[in-house]
Amino acid sequence: MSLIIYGTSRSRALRVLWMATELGLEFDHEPLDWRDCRQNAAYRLVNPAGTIPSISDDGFVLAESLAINLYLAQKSGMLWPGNAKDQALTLQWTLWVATSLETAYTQWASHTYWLPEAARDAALAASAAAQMQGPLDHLERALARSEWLVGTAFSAADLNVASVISVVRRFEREKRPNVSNWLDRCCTRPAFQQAAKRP
Ligand SMILES: N[C@@H](CCC(=O)N[C@@H](CS)C(=O)NCC(=O)O)C(=O)O
Repeated sequence: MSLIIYGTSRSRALRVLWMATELGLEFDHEPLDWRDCRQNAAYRLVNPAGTIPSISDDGFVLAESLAINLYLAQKSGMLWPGNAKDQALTLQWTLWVATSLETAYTQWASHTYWLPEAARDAALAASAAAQMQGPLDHLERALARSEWLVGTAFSAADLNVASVISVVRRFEREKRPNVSNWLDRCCTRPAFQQAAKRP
């Protein structure tokens, strides 16, 4: 198999690098930068949208970080549940994090950590933090019932949700111990650490 992963680990491509590393896949990594990937004519021939990440798997091109992760897990048969109900729950959690949390989380993390200090807007961080309360409380309750989101072990559902909100480990830690401890369990995994060290 010839798998290429496009995108620097300092972008949503980290999610895919993490998954591929968990699965023990062999791959080539093209660490394209999010600041100029859209202007890269050669890359637009691979992914016409010009965004990162994308993959080429023996010429099959796929974009959208979370969809790529579901594809890789399903194809390898690892971190992917063997029954229809748990597969549906994996899709449920993946869609949930993308639609209920990612926008507010990105705004909060940008204006708290990611942007240079001079560009951060405390009011935007505060309004995003307010929007995150409900979804994070929902996640806290789910993780009070079970150590992992689907089934009894770390799986694609955990990886997709954790990879979207990893910096939440530093957000109101005392208020949501189950979320914080679960994120610690996910993000201290060797595959996450290894993927994060890539360019
Ligand atoms: N929903 C997409 C978002 C892709 C995306 O917007 N990626 C950013 C980098 S994290 C990017 O390519 N930015 C450059 C641009 O939009 O020009 C995914 O999860 O893969």
